[in-house]
Amino acid sequence: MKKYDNKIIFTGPVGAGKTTAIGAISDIPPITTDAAASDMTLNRKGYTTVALDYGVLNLDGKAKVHLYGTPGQERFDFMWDILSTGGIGLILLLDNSRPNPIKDMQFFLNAFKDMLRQAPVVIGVTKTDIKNTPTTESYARILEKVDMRPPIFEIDGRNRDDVKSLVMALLFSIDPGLEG
Ligand SMILES: Nc1nc2c(ncn2[C@@H]2O[C@H](COP(=O)(O)OP(=O)(O)O)[C@@H](O)[C@H]2O)c(=O)[nH]1
Ligand SMILES: [Mg+2]
Repeated sequence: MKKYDNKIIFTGPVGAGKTTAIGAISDIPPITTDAAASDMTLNRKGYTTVALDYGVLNLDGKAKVHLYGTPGQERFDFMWDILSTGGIGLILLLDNSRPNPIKDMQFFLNAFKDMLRQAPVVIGVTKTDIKNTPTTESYARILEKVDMRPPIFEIDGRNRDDVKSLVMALLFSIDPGLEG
């Protein structure tokens, strides 16, 4: 297997499971700057506190995948470009229990369109245990209209195997030789 020491990005709306998913698969204690919304005030030095996540997945002795979770709030979208620089792939988590997850999907795919010109995306739909629609087929049908056919999985963000399958699907779409 090739040496991978690379970076993938988890994005999606607040509550989609980014922090949980990175924590579920990270081989190091994940670093998270999650703060209660009420703590996210501008401090005196003029910096804002943003919520982002970092973890590492060791695939074998040499291969390391750095996992970065973006802040979900739109007002931190300036962070998205910074974080996605050098990213080899994107994992978009969608919370099926939100009012309009289809719109969330379109919003995030548009926000990351520059990155997606050269990197693949895999979609993980979370919280299908809370709300089972839209189905993965409905998401796929909408994306086909814009000629996108990313792998779409129903996952539980708390389940290590689910999250790992998502990451492996992403790595496989980057390099189909990976499974060999
Ligand atoms: N019921 C259910 N809860 C989930 C699922 N995935 C994540 N969660 C929970 O959703 C909450 C928000 O997750 P979090 O990782 O903080 O979301 P983030 O804002 O994207 O980082 C946490 O309490 C998770 O345990 C899922 O598939 N089903
Ligand atoms: Mg989070």
